[in-house]
Parts: sequence; C-alpha cells; structure tokens
Amino acid sequence: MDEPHAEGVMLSIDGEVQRPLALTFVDLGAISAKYQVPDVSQLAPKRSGGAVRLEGLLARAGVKTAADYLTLHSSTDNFHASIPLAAVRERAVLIYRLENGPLPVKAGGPVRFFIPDHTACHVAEVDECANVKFVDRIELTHGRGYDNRPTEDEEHAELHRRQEEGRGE
Ligand SMILES: Nc1nc2c(c(=O)[nH]1)N[C@H]1C(S)=C(S)[C@@H](COP(=O)(O)O)O[C@H]1N2
Ligand SMILES: [Mo]
Repeated sequence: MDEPHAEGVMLSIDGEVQRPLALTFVDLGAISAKYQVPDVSQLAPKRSGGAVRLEGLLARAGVKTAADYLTLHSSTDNFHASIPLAAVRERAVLIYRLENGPLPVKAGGPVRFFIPDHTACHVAEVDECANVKFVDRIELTHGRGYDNRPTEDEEHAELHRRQEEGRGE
C-alpha cells in the first residue's frame, strides 16, 4: 500500500449531516485545538500519534437529529462497522497523525477510528473490532448501517491471524 499524502482527501463525512465534508491532513489539523488530542497515549497507553475528537468532526458537519448510528467504512480492505452514535459520540477519536505526517498504514492510517475504552472483541456493538483502520468515510445513518465485522468466532479468529501476518508477527 502507498503511504498517504498530506494533500489528498483522507476522510469524508456524509449521510445525515448538514454539511458533508471531505478532509485532508491539513484540514484535520486545522480543527479547533479544543478537539485535538496531541498525544493519544494519554487516552490509551499502547497507542501513539495525534488525534482529533469525533465530536470536533461532528460539530463541523452538523449532525441531523435523525442520525443515531455511525457507520465507519474502509474501502482499502472493505471493512465496515456500524455502531450506536450515542455510545461513542463523546469519547471516540480519529488518530490521523504521527509526528508531522499522516498516520502510517501499518498503524491503521492514514486515519484510524479509536474508542479509548472499548470492550474486548465481539462482546457488544462497540467493541475493539469497531476500531476501524484506514477509515476513509464516516456515514451518519438513521438505524444501523452496513456492518461486515465477523460474527462467527472462527471467522473472527481468521481475521486476527491475517492482521498479525500483515504486521509481520
Ligand atoms: N479496516 C480494518 N479495520 C479493522 C480491522 C480490519 O480487518 N480492517 N479489524 C478490526 C479488528 S477485528 C480488531 S480487533 C482491531 C485490531 O486493531 P489493532 O490491529 O490495532 O490491534 O481492528 C479492527 N479494525
Ligand atoms: Mo477483533
């Protein structure tokens, strides 16, 4: 996979919003400092990089009252998760930066959705598996949107094996 370029659109937001957005690395960095998390290790010790709070993106896009689900799309590997908006609205972040550049692909970049206090895989709608890597589109929906997270244990175990191979573990 090619490493992301700072000039290209890294993340779109659409669906039940007043102002659909298409954001570059520079746009993400220009979101108000009150929504920036300069060092995500303060939220999750094992993670590194800089993030912007989901709330900051939603404030710019303007969430319509009908929206009650957040659907995270990765076209890179066709992975999608749809989770209740209220459960993550105030705590989820988008990790998008490592030092001065976009988050590398091997860390799930250029943009990675992250719920700091997620549960273990598989136990609820909002679980570790919903931490979508290479997320390029966030869609606000009324009702649950498209979700292809594995539901069977074996299928999920296989996905984890593939991810570990991808990291060279
Ligand atoms: N795009 C994408 N995001 C993904 C996945 C995936 O296969 N593709 N796997 C999910 C699963 S099942 C888990 S448990 C976490 C693992 O994140 P980590 O590799 O950073 O530990 O990423 C989630 N995000
Ligand atoms: Mo998972």
